[in-house]
Amino acid sequence: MDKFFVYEMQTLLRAFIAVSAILIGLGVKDGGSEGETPAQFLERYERETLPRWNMVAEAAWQQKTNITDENTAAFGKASLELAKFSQKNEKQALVFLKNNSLQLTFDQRRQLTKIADIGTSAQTNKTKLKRLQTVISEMEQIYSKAEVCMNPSGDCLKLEPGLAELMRSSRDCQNLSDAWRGWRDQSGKKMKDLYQEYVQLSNEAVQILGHNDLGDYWKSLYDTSTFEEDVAVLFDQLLPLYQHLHSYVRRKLKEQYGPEIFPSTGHIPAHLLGNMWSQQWNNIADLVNPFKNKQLMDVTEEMKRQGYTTKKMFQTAEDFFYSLGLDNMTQIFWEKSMLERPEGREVVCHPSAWDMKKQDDFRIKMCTTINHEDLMTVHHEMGHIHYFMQYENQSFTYRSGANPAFHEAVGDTIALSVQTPSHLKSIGLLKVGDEQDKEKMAFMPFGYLIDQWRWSVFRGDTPPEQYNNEWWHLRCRLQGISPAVKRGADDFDPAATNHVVANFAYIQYFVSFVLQFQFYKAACVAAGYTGPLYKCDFYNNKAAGEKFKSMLQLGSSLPWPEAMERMTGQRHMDAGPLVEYFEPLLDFLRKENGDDYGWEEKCPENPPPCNARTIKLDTSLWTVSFRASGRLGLRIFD
Ligand code: X8Z
Ligand code: ZN
Repeated sequence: MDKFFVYEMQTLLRAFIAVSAILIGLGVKDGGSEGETPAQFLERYERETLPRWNMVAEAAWQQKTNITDENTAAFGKASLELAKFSQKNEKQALVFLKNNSLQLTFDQRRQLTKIADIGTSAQTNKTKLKRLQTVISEMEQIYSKAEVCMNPSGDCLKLEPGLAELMRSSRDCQNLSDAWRGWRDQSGKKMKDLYQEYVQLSNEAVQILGHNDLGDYWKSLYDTSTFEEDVAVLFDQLLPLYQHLHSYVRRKLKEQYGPEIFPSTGHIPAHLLGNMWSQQWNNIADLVNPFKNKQLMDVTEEMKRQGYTTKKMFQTAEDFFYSLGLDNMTQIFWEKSMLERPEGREVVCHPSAWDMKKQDDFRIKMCTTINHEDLMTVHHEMGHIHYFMQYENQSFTYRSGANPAFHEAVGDTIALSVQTPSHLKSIGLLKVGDEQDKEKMAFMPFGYLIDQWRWSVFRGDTPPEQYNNEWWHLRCRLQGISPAVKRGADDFDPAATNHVVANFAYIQYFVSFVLQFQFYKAACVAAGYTGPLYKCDFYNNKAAGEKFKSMLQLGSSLPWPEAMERMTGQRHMDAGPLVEYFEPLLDFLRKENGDDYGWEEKCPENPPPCNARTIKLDTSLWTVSFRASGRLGLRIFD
């Protein structure tokens, strides 16, 4: 449940499991099948599960790194076979759990509960089950194969690297707007019907198990009945910081593009933030840097100058983890990972980390580009691998994160240390500079709103005809972002994002962005660091490494507050360390902004076009010429 393919597989496979049991007609007697005790059952489960999961993982890897009909069919078939096996075990686990005369230990009960937790697999109708798999696979293929043909160059670009690079580096409003619109036309817009079907099929499946809807099932992974409220509280705590960052960036962007293309509602047009989804803003650092004479905290150019390869980026990350006393990547990792987009075949490019459930077989799949952002993503992905390696000796059911957000937070915690100016200088990627990373703050509303939208869709509060309106309602209200161009009835922008298409929850990233500062602070304290939090680099510190290990080795064998306590001494999510980290930034932004911050709740009716500026200029010229001839006053071009 903690990383990419596991999510996909578990949701999909669970969808297969229930039906298989019906088909094979299991004859399970009360008290356990064939006289097995719970302990014997768990032991056998352990022995038999790994090779089967490994087989499906291989089929999934083949499919994601070479999307063909044949590989898609092979993956489907392998999933079905695993499903049969898993269903049998799920049934048996339930029998044990329901038998009150058995004295189950805490550990046995926990393992059996996990084995019985079948999620969307509860669907008993085989046709519907297969359809769900097909629908997700079709959406993913549309997304992976989509291309936008740009005018006037005529080049047709995929998302990675072409469109992502354009959004990163172009400073031409029209070009950015065309790419933004084009991507949505070629991806999300083509999936509205499929998505509707997906919502219906997944909900129906988890309802059989007693969940209200798929969103409820996803939330259940956090083991707390107040999860939705808990994240809302965190969001409210962070909102003022985001509002100030937003306002500051808006002002800088107005200087760059002219105020005319900004709506009067205070929103920032979504195509101007250096990222296809306006989710992270690091790529416009050059436009918003307050210190013109300082080197940017972006090591892209320096990596290029030094001839970095993608392999070198991964080795750089590997070295940091190793310095903490964690393991190096395995030989199989280097042999089998896909670290660049291959030529001549379609692949799913979105980065993911893979636990193949076989000794030493851990892999990363990523279409890496040599730039700062990807260097950080490499650390993120390698964090997943280290989690896999640390809990490898746990029993199969515990080989996952304490909760999904823990898995997302590991590599990011490391990246916080890597991102410090002192560390980047020490590895020769930065010469001068003492700036603070702001990107994490930019992400918060985006990380929060994707699943606000999905929870509402799964709950049925947002019907299909409102899908896109509600999406923009959230984007405008929570993120302060408005569409680059007016949206129409056919648009379906949520499905222009990877995780919505891939049936992969998102709230774990929001939670992870809180947790990682808790982990970061704990590592810094363990390392004996006492300065301002945002400058802490715990490179080479074995005590910090030990803290990590104590948390990671647990996997999901204990409830997540226990895991958190090992690392941080705390048992709850706490935005305190995040707020502490950003305190200097907030002070700076408050002074810069004064009272000028915030935006209206509602989206602008008509987003101003890129040529609003030209029109304005033309008017001015026209007016000036009138003025020059003494016939018209100044007011016309206020
Ligand atoms: O999807 C990812 C990782 C893979 S688990 C690269 N992230 C989110 C995204 O790209 O949307 C990391 C941060 C947010
Ligand atoms: Zn991740």
